[in-house]
Amino acid sequence: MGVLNVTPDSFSDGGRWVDPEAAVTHGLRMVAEGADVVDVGGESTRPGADPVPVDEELRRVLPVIRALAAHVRVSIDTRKARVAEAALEAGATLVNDVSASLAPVAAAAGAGWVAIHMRGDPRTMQQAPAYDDVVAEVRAFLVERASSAGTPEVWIDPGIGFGKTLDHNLTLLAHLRELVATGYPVVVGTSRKAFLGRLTGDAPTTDRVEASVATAAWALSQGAAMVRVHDVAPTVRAARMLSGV
Ligand code: HH2
Repeated sequence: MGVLNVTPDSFSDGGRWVDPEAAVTHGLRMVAEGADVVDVGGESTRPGADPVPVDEELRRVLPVIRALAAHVRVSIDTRKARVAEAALEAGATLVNDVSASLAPVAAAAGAGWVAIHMRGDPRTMQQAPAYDDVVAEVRAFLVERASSAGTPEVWIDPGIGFGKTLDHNLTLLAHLRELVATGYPVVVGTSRKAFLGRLTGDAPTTDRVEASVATAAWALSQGAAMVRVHDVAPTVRAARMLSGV
């Protein structure tokens, strides 16, 4: 899954793809590089991000979805029912849902749904997140949401960085097989995230490709069904290598 943020403020690619033509060109480039899904988002969910009004989010994502849907499977990365509905009408077929609450919208349209675990909301989620057992709590939450989704295509995602400390992220990655064992296909998004910078000498987002690819390869080796990445070409090369060993 290639990331296409049509936002001014996403943490690593904010402002790069706000022009719809540039966004579509980048989406098609990711397809040429091997992306099976392009994930279009019009609202940043980085820690501390402010919510975006519905009309503005629609203005950002719809032209890009319409143009890309003829070429590739498009997912809509949103927390809003109205945006998800309009995106599905415009040609998206998967709802990538940080709120883990939009299953009815996906079900009504016969679309797929990705349930993501998040603690709190983006504005507050990194303020001292705490769990007794992060793996068990994330797993129980996702299974509960997934089993009541009412749509046949359901994916689960531990929400790396969404209300999680560095240790929580690493514990979830180390125990990914416990999510895979639920039987739901697992999506993992580590790409360019802050914890990778912290583990690699405070590397800026531009210098997190290797850490992103390493964690994507780890996730795939543990049975993840899809990884959500900004750097499609090196990730696809790593995934092909993995499938050969
Ligand atoms: N992470 C982000 C956004 N959407 N979707 C899934 N399924 N899994 C994730 O881990 C995930 C996600 C956050 O990253 P990004 O889109 O790069 O940044 P921003 O939220 O600042 O736009």
